[in-house]
Parts: sequence; C-alpha cells; structure tokens
Amino acid sequence: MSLKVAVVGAGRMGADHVRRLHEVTERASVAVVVDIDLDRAAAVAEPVGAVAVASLEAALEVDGVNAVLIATPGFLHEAALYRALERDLPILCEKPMTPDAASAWKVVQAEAALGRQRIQVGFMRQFDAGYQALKAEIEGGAAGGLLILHCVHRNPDTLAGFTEAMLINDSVVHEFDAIRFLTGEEISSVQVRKGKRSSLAPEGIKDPQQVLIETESGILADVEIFVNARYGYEVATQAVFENGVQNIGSGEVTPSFIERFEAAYDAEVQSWVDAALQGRIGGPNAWDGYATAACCEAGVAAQRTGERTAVVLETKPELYR
Ligand code: ISE
Repeated sequence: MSLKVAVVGAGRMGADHVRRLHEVTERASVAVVVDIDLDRAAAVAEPVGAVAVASLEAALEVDGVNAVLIATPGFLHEAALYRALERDLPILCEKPMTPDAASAWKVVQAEAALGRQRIQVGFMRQFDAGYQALKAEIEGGAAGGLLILHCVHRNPDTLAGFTEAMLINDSVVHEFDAIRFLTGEEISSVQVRKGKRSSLAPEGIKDPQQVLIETESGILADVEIFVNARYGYEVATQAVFENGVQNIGSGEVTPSFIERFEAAYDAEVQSWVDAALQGRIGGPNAWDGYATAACCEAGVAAQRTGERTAVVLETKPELYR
C-alpha cells in the first residue's frame, strides 16, 4: 500500500513538498495539488503527473486520495484540518497548526473526540540530525543536567507585509518547538527585549529582538531572533550543562531554511508516510501545535508589554499523554 497525497497550497513550501514526495519519499505519491490559484497549482502538479484543483473538497473527490499535506498560509489551516479530520485521513500540517491558541485548542479537542491522533505538525527540526544528537546528549546525562540554551535564529530577509508579530509566529515558533523537544518540558514564561534596530530592517520593524524563555523546571533559554541578517540563514543552539557545553548549527550558513533543513524535511515527510501507513502519526502532534501556539500568543503579548508573560495551557487530554 502507498499514500496518495493531496497537497494543499502550491507556494514555496507546498511546491517543495510536492517535489520531495515525488523524488525522495518512498511509499507515497502526489495525487492532487490544491491552490486557489489554479495556474499555480497546475504548474506544480503537472511535472509530477498530479491533478490540479482549486479546493480541498474537489481534491478529496480525486480517486484514491488517502492523505492530506497542508502547506497553505497558517490562517487557512483550520478549515482544511477539519475537512481532513472529518474524513479520518492522516494529515501533515505545516506550522503553525493554527494561528492562535484558542483555535489550536479546538483542533486538539476535535481530534481527541475522534479518539485517534491523525495530525502531525510540521516542526521539522525534530528530524534534524543536530537537534536529535543534542536531545540524546541531554537525555544521556553524561555532562550533567541541562541548565541553559542559547539559541540563534537568523534569516537573510523578510517578505513584503512582514509584521513584528511574525518574528514570533513565523520564526521563534521553531525555537519554542525545539526547546520543548530538547527539554521534554512545557514552556512556562516568555519575555521579549527590543534593542538597537538594524537600519536594514523594513520601516517600522524592530529587528533584532531577544526572547527570554523559561521552562517548567526553570531551564533558561535566550533566543536572538534577527530576520534581516543579510549574510544568510543561520540557526544554532548552544546547550550549557552542569559539566560541559554542546553546540549545534553554528557557522552553518545557507541561503534559506529550505537548504539548511532539507534532510530534516525529507526525514519528517518519510516518517509521516510510514506512520500513516500503519494508522499512526510519526512526529509532533496536535498538542505540540497547541502548546507552541500558546507560547506564540504569550510571546506576541510580551513583545507589546515588555513584561515576563506566563504561558497558560489547558489540561492535556489523555490522547496525548
Ligand atoms: C519560515 O517559515 C521557517 O519555517 C523557517 O524555519 C524560519 O527560520 C523562518 O523564519 C520562517 O519564516
């Protein structure tokens, strides 16, 4: 058996996943590409022999479709998630699962009512060899307990229409995910400091910023988020232990996240496919999507007030324990 995927969204991420599913992923193929811009859908679908349609409803009618990969902008995810959940299909949903904590919590409740985990959220860093090695080091305990994470997240530039909240919702969301993944803990508070503004940042945007994070047990993390670091894309973490340090990613400069995390995306999609064929998910779940949305909401509030802002979560449903 193999997965016949409807890829929703033919933008940068959607097109990259279509190429990946066609060229790299085993036991899967792209059956249909969905985009409201039908020409754009066709341009992505034709080279891989897939059908192009303008709505998910139409895609779900295409013969044999048995899985959905959602790669539209985040504000469109919610409707697509419900549609795919209604059909009880395996879903890989690009981050953010939904743009805010309340809508993410509703998705969690809908999946919990279904009684099966169907949604895997596209936090690809969990499939990156460096992050996996660091997690193994933390769990192994050879250097003692983990105390601090210093995180650097630099992008070369931003698209038109970029807002300061996007620093948190688009970029720091990956650090929230990585910190939760590495520590195995929930994040309890977020604070944001704005300093000297780069003259290369778009008008009205304070870039870079510093995000200060604390986990449940008191592990501290600081994130430098700098999205107009013209020299390239660089994502790095230094973990400070009781008796040692470990660095990942430092000096690995690429044009964008696509190249930096290419192997991680490949592994993420393969894991999703293989798990889906066995009726499971193969990575971060809807609870992770919800918890990171709550962190983002606290982060955006903290950007406005400058205050240390608590992250308050609902009770985790049994399905995710
Ligand atoms: C982008 O959407 C990503 O997912 C990248 O990993 C992140 O570094 C970038 O800032 C986001 O815009």
